[in-house]
Amino acid sequence: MGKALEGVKILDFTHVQSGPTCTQLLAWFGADVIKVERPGVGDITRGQLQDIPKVDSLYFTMLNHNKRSITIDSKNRKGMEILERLVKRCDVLVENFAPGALDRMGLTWERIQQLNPRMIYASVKGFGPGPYEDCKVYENVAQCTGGSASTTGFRDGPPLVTGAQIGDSGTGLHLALGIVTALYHRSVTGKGQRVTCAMQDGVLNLARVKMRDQQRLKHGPLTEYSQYGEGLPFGDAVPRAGNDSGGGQPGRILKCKGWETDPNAYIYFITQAPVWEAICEVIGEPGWKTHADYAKPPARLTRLNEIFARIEQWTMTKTKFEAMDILNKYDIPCGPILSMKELAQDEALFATGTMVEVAHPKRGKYLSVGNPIKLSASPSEVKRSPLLGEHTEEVLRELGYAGEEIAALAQAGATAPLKKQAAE
Ligand code: CAO
Repeated sequence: MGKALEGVKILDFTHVQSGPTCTQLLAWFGADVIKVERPGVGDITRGQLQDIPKVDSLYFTMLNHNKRSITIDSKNRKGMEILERLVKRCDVLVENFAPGALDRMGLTWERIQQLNPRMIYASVKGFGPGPYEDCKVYENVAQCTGGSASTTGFRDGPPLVTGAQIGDSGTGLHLALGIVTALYHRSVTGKGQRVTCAMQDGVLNLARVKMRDQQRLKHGPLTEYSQYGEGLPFGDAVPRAGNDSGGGQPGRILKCKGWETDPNAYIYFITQAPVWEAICEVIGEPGWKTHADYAKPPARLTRLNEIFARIEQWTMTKTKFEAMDILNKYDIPCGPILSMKELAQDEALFATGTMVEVAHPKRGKYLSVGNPIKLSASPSEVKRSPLLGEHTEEVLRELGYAGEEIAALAQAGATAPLKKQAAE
């Protein structure tokens, strides 16, 4: 069975997380992703948060599956010659260096178009054009500047960042969509184009509902926020709403049996209007089905604290999984708070390939999150990440270099560290 992106060649000039997330997805769909790394150094994440000394970190291995690695010093003249050959042969160049880094190497958009007018040149940057366009950005900066942090956390506490990497992996996902869209467009026009995603924009896109609420504020309080039921006035910007549900169906995180010792013994419980009567039955408050204070959603909005306290009395008598089983019988939307430990043992996730075990020659077996996007005719097979420069010779041969030229390139510092050569 052919892969959806088979035949697409990606010149992967990415590092850290956002760019590698994007190219890993494309690799899972079958693209040939050639990761360019600095000789002797590589993607900085190879050595970051190392759990096993001198072995590629999980940070790196979990973001660079199914890729090939070639080491090239882009600041070496011969290194740039190799890169230019790659630009001519590839369909897409992806990069997420600091603003201007590729231009400083000499790989400007103009130069790339000269070399290959069909090239799609895709970049992640922290910000789009504007006052901050030259700034370097990491995940949490994007969460803060994209509206996520100001709307995450509890009303009486500071802004919070989330554990989900919406700035890095989120923007990588956006970029991947931009790339396949540009590839589709190229199939009609024959021409490449630039694709850019700013992390601030990506986070703001994911925080879209909070921009919705910002505009609703002009017309009155946000009635589904607990703050409304507590009679606390709203300011002029969307407040943090704790664990309130983001939609029109009030929800909360509630304690379950064992919460005193287990930090994840909780369930998310949504009081969806169509199943209100079932909720009343389950928690032992059948009178609430018809009582004027509880029967209709608007009446409940001012009593959410009381209602959820009562539901919690019930959830505390069950484990999160028992509660889930009971509530699901009534189609009550809910979900246990699953720890990473529990997810790492979740057989259903392994069965679908969302969780995978991968063998690595230096670290042995490790767990990874596989491809969360399922294509029926192009299933993903997760292959281990490459060792630094593992495919340098292979790719150079594909580019037309012969044996002695390959050795000369290494000696000239184009594909191997110069210092090492000198020491030998
Ligand atoms: N050969 C020679 N030089 C190379 C090279 C290679 N193969 N690969 C990279 N380099 C050089 C770059 O040219 C750059 O050099 P100059 O500064 O002299 O132009 C240098 O390495 C460092 O690049 P950088 O500035 O991007 O790296 P950094 O560690 O200082 O910054 C980061 C990291 C992430 C903050 C920055 O790259 C950035 O803001 N990227 C855009 C936003 C982004 O993607 N953030 C996500 C971070 S987590 O996914």
